[in-house]
Amino acid sequence: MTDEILFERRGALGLVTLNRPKALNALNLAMIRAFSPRLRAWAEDPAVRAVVVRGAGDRAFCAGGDVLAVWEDGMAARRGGDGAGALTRDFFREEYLLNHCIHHFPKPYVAVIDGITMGGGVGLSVHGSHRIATERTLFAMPETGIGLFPDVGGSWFLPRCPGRIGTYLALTGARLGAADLLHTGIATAYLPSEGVEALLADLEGAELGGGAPAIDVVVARHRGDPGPAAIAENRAAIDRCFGFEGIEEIIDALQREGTDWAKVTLTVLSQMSPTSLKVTLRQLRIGAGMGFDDAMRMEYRLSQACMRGHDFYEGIRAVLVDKDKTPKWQPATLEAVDDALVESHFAPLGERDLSFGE
Ligand code: QUE
Repeated sequence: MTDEILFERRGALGLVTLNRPKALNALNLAMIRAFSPRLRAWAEDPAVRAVVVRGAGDRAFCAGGDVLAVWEDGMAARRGGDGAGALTRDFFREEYLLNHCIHHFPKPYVAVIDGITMGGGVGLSVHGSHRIATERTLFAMPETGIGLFPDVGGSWFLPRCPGRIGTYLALTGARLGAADLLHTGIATAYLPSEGVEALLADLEGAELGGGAPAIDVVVARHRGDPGPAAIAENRAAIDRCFGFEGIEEIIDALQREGTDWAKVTLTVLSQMSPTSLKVTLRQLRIGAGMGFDDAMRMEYRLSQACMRGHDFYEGIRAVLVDKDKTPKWQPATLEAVDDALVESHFAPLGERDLSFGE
C-alpha cells in the first residue's frame, strides 16, 4: 500500500489522484503497482462507468517516470551492488504494461492534464479516450535530453500526430501548451484550471451510461477557448525539416531555413544525446507502421539497451543529480554514432522481451 496514489469512487467515476506533489507527481514503481490492478478491477466493475486521472497540487499532472530511482539502482548495479539492477528491468516493464492497460481500457478514461505533463505523465494521459488541458498544461517528451528516447507509447502516438510534429517533439523535447495540444489532437478539450473541480462534480453526478459521447456532453458544458496555437506558425517549417530518414538531413534542412526558429531548434538538437537522436528517429519511423503492442515491445528493448549504455546515466547525472546541465555524451557526435550501434538497441531480448500475458 502507498499513499502516493489515491483511488476513490465518486458516483459512477473511478477517480485516481497521483499524489507526490513535491516530486511533481513523478510516477514510481509503487504507484504503478497500485494503479494497474485497480484499473483491471474497474474495467470489470459495472458500477464504474469512467475513470478520471489527475495530479495532486497546483503544479503538475505528472512530470515523468521516477528516473532518479532507476538511475540509483542502475548505478548500484554497475558498482556490483548485491541484488541491484532489478528496477532497471522492472520499472520500464511495469510502466509499459500500465500504458498498455490504459490504451486497451474498455471505458472512458479522462486525464486532467492541469500542469506539467512530461514523459511518463504523457503515458498516463495520451492513451486514454479524453485529455483535458488547461492554461497550466506544459507538455513535452524530453527524453533525448537524458540519453533516453520518447517511450511510454511515443513510438505509437508521435508518428500519428499531424505532419511531422511528432518527430519534432521527439527529437527536440519541445514544450507545448493547451492551444498547441488541441492543434495536434493530443488534447481533446480545453478548460480553465479553475473549472476542473466543477467538471469533476458534474461528471460525478452524471449518469455516464453512454460511454465516450456522454463524457463529451459533460465536458462541453465546461469548455473554454485557449486562444491561438503558437506551433501553427512553425507548422510548415516543421513539416519541411522533420520528414527525413536521417538526422543529418534534418539538420541540413534546418540550416537552409535560416530563421530564428530554425537556429534555436539547431541549438537544442546540438545539446541532446547523439545516440538518443539517432535511435529516436529510427524508433518513430518503425513505430509509424506498428500496432500498439508491438510498439511497446520495441520500446522495452530500447529501454534495456539504454540501461546497458552510457548516456542515460550521464543524462540523469547532469539534469537531475548534479544539475550542471552539461552532459558529456558518449559517443559525443552524430558522426560517431554508427548504424550498428543504433541497430543494436532494437535487438530482441529473448526470454526477457515484454509480454502482455496473452
Ligand atoms: C527529461 C526527462 C525527465 C526529467 C527531466 C528531463 C523525466 C522525469 C523527470 C523527473 C522530474 C521530477 C521528479 C522526478 C523525475 O525529469 O522523464 O523523479 O521528481 O521523470 O530533462 O525525460
